[in-house]
Amino acid sequence: MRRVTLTQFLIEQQRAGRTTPELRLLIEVVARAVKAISVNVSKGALAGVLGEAGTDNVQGEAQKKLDVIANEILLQANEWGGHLAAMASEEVEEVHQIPFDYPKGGFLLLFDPLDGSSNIDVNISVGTIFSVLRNPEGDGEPTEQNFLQPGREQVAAGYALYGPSTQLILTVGDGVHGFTLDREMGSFIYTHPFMTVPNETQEFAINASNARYWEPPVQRYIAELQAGKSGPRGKDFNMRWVASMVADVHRILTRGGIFMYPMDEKCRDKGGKLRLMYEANPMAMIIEQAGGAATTGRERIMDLQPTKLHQRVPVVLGSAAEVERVTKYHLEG
Ligand code: P6P
Repeated sequence: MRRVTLTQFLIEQQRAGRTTPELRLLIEVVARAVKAISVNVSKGALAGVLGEAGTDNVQGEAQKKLDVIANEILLQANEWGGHLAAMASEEVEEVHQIPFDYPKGGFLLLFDPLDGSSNIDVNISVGTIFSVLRNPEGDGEPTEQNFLQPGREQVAAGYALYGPSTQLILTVGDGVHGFTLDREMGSFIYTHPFMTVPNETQEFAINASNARYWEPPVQRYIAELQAGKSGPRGKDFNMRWVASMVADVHRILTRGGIFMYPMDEKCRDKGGKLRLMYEANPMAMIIEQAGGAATTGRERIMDLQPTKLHQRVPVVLGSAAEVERVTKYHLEG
């Protein structure tokens, strides 16, 4: 079969009117940054990049050295190309402005540079998540307000998974497409066209140690899954929890499932566990583009009007039939 590279794919998308040269450049720059992150992640202990950085991020979480390295790689790769108006990162409190001596473009790039980094030191898959918005018209430096757009305004979203192979999963609004890094060539090869989430599943992902904090609809839903064949669902379910959202979502994108980090009494005061702008929204776009569903348990994630750049939300996403059931249980009260 002819090997199609990410570049060829993007040029064909451009010819079909689904991307512009500027968006194509943005995605190619992010892909190059992801390759550099993959090199660092795969070196592990050999490159002295494991362990704590000795600093905390805006979330008050201890940063891993690779969190800081991945963040720097993405900021430096993207600031000179002329395709961005500004950037926002999980690792940085404020909007990252494009240095004055570089041209600006029409897009806003948001990212979690290394999601799941608590898994780094135990050699479990981690990932990078990114989201692309248009910068609203207007002069001057983009402010936080420019970024606070509902997820349905995203023009592209994707993630990289640093697993046994490094994969880049991408949507520009015309389905979900997967690429696998050929390390010898240094190219992303188009290996997974039009990925879709099966509507039904027998696999769920949730951190079950939080069970005592869950709201009643989640308690009810999980109890029914655990009751298995003899319970109300009439079939057995399996559970997976990698504690790396990218890895859990990728499994669901590949073979179905439901991923839940719901509202609970432990994270209620923060609004949830996962971040809306650079975790929930891009993953929601990908899952919906693949035929799945993504809600907070009560409303569609991509309809939420953001109020803060680093705000957190509850997340229920994956196989549509299951997400609809969980959402129904919440709305029934
Ligand atoms: P817990 C990783 O820190 C993360 O943000 C997601 O990637 C992951 O799904 C979740 O938090 C894991 O949370 O509470 O199980 O450690």
